[in-house]
Amino acid sequence: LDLSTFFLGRPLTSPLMNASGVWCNVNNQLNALAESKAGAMVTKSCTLLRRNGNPEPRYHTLAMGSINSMGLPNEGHQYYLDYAERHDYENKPLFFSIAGLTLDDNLTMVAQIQDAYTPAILELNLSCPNVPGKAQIAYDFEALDVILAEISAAYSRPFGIKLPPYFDIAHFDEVAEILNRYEKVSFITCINSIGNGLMIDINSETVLIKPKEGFGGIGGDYVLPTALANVNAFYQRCPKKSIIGCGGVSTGEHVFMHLLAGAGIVQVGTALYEEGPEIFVRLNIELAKIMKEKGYKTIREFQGKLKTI
Ligand code: RRO
Repeated sequence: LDLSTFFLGRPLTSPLMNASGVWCNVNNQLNALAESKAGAMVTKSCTLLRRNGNPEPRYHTLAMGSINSMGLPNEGHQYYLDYAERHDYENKPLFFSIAGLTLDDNLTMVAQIQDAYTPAILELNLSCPNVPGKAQIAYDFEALDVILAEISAAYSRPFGIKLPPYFDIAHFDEVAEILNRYEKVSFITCINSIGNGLMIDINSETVLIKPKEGFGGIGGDYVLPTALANVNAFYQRCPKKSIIGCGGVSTGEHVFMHLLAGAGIVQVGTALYEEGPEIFVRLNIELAKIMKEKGYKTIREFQGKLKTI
């Protein structure tokens, strides 16, 4: 059974990859993803300079997912550029995630990616919920418009953006209208974690993570319906763009749902954190099994073909 697919004209052996932030901070993790059965991979969102991130504990496993307030710990832009320059692009595509703390930082990083001539594909993270004092860019529609205009002007290649979840049809409409004015925005990754949730330990009567008085981004099973809604909303509204699905994926059924809703690639965050890169073997097998049961031989036959009633 054939799990191969194309994304932005590039062949992938599987529609699965990691979500940025998970298993992609340092070289040994990046190497493990390169050697895994993931069809593509993405680097940890980086800033111009190395960051330690927020104080620990900053990730906690929950009954149905995870809460995190990592605070953008990363090795700095140059470290990931160095990886990008030795990545084997014949093996699988590499996405390069950036999350500059300012517009200027993003423009500097984008200029350096451009100069490096790597075939890595830029994913601009506009939805980090965890840097104290920094609002999520993509919840400020004016700021979203400005940054897309500036990056589009500075960068000569197609790129993608990582969005936070939206919860209102009016917001889907408004964001899609902005995105559709930027031709270079060729893919949209939906969704980042649901920002600023809170979970409580009853025994100790405390929060679970140290930063931000316990508030953090929620991932895992909690977010699947929100992720599917965002994937499908932007799939419908942005017909010239590709969608990458992210959120709540821990089984082949979840992968199948994301693909049906319109995702071309499906990212795995919390479940990859919990299981490690071997998860891609299991998810590929589970997806293939569902396709076989349904009589599908290729992903193309059902991708984006969600039915309404
Ligand atoms: O590092 C983080 O705290 C983090 C980031 Br940049 C992000 O985009 N999403 C998330 O859940 N955590």
